[in-house]
Amino acid sequence: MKVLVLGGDGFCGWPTSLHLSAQGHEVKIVDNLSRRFIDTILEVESLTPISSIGRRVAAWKEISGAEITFDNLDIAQEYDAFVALLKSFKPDAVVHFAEQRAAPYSMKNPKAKRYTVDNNVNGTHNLLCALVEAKIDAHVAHLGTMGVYGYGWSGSAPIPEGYLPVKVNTPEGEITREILHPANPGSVYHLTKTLDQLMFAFYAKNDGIRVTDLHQGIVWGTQTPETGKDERLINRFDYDGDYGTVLNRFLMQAAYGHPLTVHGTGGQTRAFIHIRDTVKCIEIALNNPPEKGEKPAIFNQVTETFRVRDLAKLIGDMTNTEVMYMENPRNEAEENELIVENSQFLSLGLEPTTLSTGLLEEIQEIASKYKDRADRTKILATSKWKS
Ligand code: NAD
Ligand code: USQ
Repeated sequence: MKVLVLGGDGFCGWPTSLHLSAQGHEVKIVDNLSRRFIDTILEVESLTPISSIGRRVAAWKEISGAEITFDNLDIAQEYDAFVALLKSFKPDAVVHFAEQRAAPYSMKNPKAKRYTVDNNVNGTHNLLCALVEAKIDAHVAHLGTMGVYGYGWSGSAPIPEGYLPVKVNTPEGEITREILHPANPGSVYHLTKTLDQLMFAFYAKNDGIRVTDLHQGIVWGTQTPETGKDERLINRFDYDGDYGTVLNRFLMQAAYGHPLTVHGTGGQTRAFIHIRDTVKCIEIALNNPPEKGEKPAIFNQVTETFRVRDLAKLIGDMTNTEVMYMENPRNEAEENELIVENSQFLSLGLEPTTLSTGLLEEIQEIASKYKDRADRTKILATSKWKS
């Protein structure tokens, strides 16, 4: 397949690009390097020493013999160039990672809120509109989020894979309708993902675009078999208060000797997936596209769920690190239950990397190895949901 990877320089996009290239697909990365620029503005760097994109693709060619091409393009701003690129590359599939993905960053200030909406909503819409204009029948695999469902539902009803059957009373009697699960975003970033869903539903219905929306949980881990082949291919590891996600932050904090930063009671339950499984799930999704005219296929891309304070206790006990309960900067439920259906990926052959098998490797090979690159002043989360 010819695969266009939008956002292919990022944390999920880079290992996915390498994995697809290693499977023999022709891969082109499109990225405007905005993630690297935001790090510059925030005065923080990936814990791991990531190479420039030019050095990355050159190293991959040297090591694997396979060529990955790269175009620096802003999909939210450079629409005409995007259409021209689609016409010339003619992808069979487009993997869409190219969004501002941090909830704390999206709540930082009005500028960051507006940037997140402009970038994410325009980028997704430009992709769909450009595919129609360029007459390219590519399957779109989009990285969505578990956060579109929200975490505030009472009771313990399982979260279905995208669609919910609801019973409706009509004069003729009760009927069942299938609807998109109600959206309940917890940040401006998550809000943009709920808007993405509606755009996919519309373009699938109106233009027959084939879309798979992957509702992914929090990704942890760093390396995949491909990124581990050479230090020039190493993946990014965000640990700072804006971009670092909870499990990788705890691993880094333990290695660095910083108390583990649990927000509030730590009663939040979230879904997780290892980066090695992210890349496999995307390959599985690309091999199983929906038919033209079908509604978007939705998969819950998660393998395990954990409560934040249980994760902190596990890592704290393993590494002899203190756990610090701090005032929650976010506006979120203190406690929530989470049961997630994920049978589609498992039935298509996914064999997950679990916390019990991957954790020690991550602490020893990444967090401990690179801990001296961390800036202690960037660890605490400072972005507040309400001022
Ligand atoms: P990331 O920020 O590391 O990567 C995103 C990439 O997209 C960056 O390289 C950035 O430069 C690029 N980009 C952003 N806007 C762009 C634009 N307008 N034009 C071109 N390139 C642009 O994020 P990630 O962690 O790799 O996440 C990728 C996707 O997966 C996101 O959409 C995110 O919402 C989703 N996701 C991530 C996680 C996670 O835990 N990391 C979990 C669930 C879902
Ligand atoms: N948390 C802490 N301490 C920390 C950091 C976070 O207790 O130091 C808590 C948060 O308050 C929250 C939970 O951990 O309750 C998860 O936070 P997170 O930053 O790990 O995850 P989140 O903001 O939800 O965002 C991440 C990715 C996003 C993706 C999402 C998947 O950045 O791109 O969409 O995970 S999900 O959470 O399933 O919606």
